[in-house]
Amino acid sequence: MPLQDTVHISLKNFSLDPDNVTGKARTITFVLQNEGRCTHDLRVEWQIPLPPGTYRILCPVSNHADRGTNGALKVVS
Ligand SMILES: [Cu+2]
Repeated sequence: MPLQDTVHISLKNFSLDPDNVTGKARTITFVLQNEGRCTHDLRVEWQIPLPPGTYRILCPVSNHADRGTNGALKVVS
């Protein structure tokens, strides 16, 4: 997957598309599109700036993450 500075993610009931993204270890812009029937959001479980590593991304609304609206962000140096 190409290294991205702008990451486009569709939030669906109950999945992220794509659910695995890779970005360079600098500013990453997330562009979110809610394609679900209910309210969604996205949270990266880390304070920015992101050192290289893999981070969980998820919808923090209710139990959506447990129902499948989650994925991974891989940051490479
Ligand atoms: Cu959600």
